[in-house]
Amino acid sequence: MHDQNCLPLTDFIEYPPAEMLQRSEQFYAGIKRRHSIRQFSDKSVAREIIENCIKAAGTAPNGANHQPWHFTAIHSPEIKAQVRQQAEAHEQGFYQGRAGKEWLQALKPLGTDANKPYLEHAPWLIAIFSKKHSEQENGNKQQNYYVHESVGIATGFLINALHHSGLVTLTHTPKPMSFLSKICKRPDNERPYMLLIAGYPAENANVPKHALNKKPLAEIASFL
Ligand code: IYR
Repeated sequence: MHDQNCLPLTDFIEYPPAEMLQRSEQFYAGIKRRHSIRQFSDKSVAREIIENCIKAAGTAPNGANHQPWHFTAIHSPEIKAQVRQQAEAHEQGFYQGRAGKEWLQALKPLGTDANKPYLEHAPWLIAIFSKKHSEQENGNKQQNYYVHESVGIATGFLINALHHSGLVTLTHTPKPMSFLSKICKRPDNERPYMLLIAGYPAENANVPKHALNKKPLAEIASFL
């Protein structure tokens, strides 16, 4: 395409098919080692690593390239304590019945409860916000598109980047999550999407057997 709005693609790397096959196998082997972890060490992680992972998330494909996301990386022990206090208060209601029987039954094999000590132990909490619309510099609203899809893909990139860097994560969605907007002082056009906990695993970290049970390819894919 000859278009004055475009630049030639110069950073594509073509691998020979055999190498491509090997790379796909290696990627699968690597991503298979990603587990949601609920026991974190308090070992520190340099801010620059988190910055790089957020930069990677910011390259995600998204609607009209409006990049409808914001990431608040929380390192301050005082703010982490506030997040823990609020999240645990909301989660208590959830686990004491608000979730409903069926949902609580589904969570049993994971062994989760309202206690979230990792919200203080882990070195980083990354609060992810989605922007239904953006505020332009002149004060005008800019409509955003495919916001959920875009922020979901960026979150996937972020989890992958953190895993690739050598960290473990937990996706946490306390319900309701609106307290995150207040604590992080986010504007009204943003909604909390997810809280990602990132750091090193504790020495006694474990993985629920239930979570290791991944559906085989034949069950999740069809080829026509
Ligand atoms: N947000 C709650 C409950 C929870 C819900 C699902 I779906 C999970 O896969 C795991 C937990 C919590 O974080 O405990």
